[in-house]
Amino acid sequence: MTYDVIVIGLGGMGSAAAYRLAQRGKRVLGLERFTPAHALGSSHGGSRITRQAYFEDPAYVPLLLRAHEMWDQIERDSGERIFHRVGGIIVGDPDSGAITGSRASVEQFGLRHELLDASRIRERFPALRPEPDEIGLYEPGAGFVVPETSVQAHLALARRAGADLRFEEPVTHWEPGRVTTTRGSYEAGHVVLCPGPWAPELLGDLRIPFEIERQVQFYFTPDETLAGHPIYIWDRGTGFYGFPEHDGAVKVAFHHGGEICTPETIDRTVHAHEVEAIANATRSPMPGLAGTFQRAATCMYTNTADRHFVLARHPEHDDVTVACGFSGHGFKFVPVVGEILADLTIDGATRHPVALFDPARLRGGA
Ligand code: PYC
Repeated sequence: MTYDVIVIGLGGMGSAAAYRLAQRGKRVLGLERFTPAHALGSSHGGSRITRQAYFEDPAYVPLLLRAHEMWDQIERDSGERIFHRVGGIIVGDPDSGAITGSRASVEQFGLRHELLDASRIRERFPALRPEPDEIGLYEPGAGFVVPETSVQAHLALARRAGADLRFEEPVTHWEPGRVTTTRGSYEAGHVVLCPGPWAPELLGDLRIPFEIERQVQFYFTPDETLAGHPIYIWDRGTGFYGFPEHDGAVKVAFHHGGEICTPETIDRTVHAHEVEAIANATRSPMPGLAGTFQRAATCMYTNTADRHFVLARHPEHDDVTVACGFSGHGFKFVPVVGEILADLTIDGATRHPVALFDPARLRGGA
């Protein structure tokens, strides 16, 4: 059978692309190297932050407005709970990048928020103990999404819309119009690549120096002081972030600062010194975490040099579209990235602002 579109990679982004393409009437083949919603890439771990006070760049805000609308829609369509609107707070010095960047976004787009000084933060959220000179930007509409449920929901909706989804079938070669796997060879008018940390292996011809970074997610058993706080991002040295209780644990992690690796070389063992490092970093700002370590798991970021995404038609192949380099902050965009990938594939353009994600800015020589 010849397909209209082959989607390579069915993690967060690929599952959403497969759904949106099939929903728009395309004959879709989705290929995934592992099992549905596996824990060997970048779409697992039980929770991912979502927020609209976007310190990375206000250009992301229109996409986030649409993404939050679409998370609600996906929940209605799938009957699954994915988005937990528990609120979110960015904490740091008033002139830290996270605070000034978040303020720029909320002011430019008139987003609901509150600025809290350290004593107000302690009063509202007793689990959080900022230093006297730190402030917080609280966003009531922020929260977290559950990546595994998102992937499963998008896959189920894609299948319901007619997509042919195949698992445990790694791609060994692709070219425009043809994809070869360990089991066969398939033809399609268009190829969409959502490779996650396999971007260096599958998208060498983009000539973008992606950096795959090992990350560790730590889970602690909550004590009573850890009840009822929002998701948080703390801009202090190597920043860290965390979640309120979900599935019997509170999760916390450093944002960046991990070892460079590949999906093949990543050390999936979490070492005692790493648990000690997160315990040390959180001891003063989150004293309720100390001594309650439960478990940990590894994950991978696919970083670009400027930490902005790559989302575009392939610069050298008309009938190929790529989504990669999400640099550790992409999951919250999953539904809108699915919509954009369907637009770019079918229409060659999208109404969404994607100029920031043009691969041309990152490409090196041949
Ligand atoms: O996506 O907001 C985010 C985030 C913060 C830290 C890691 N990811």
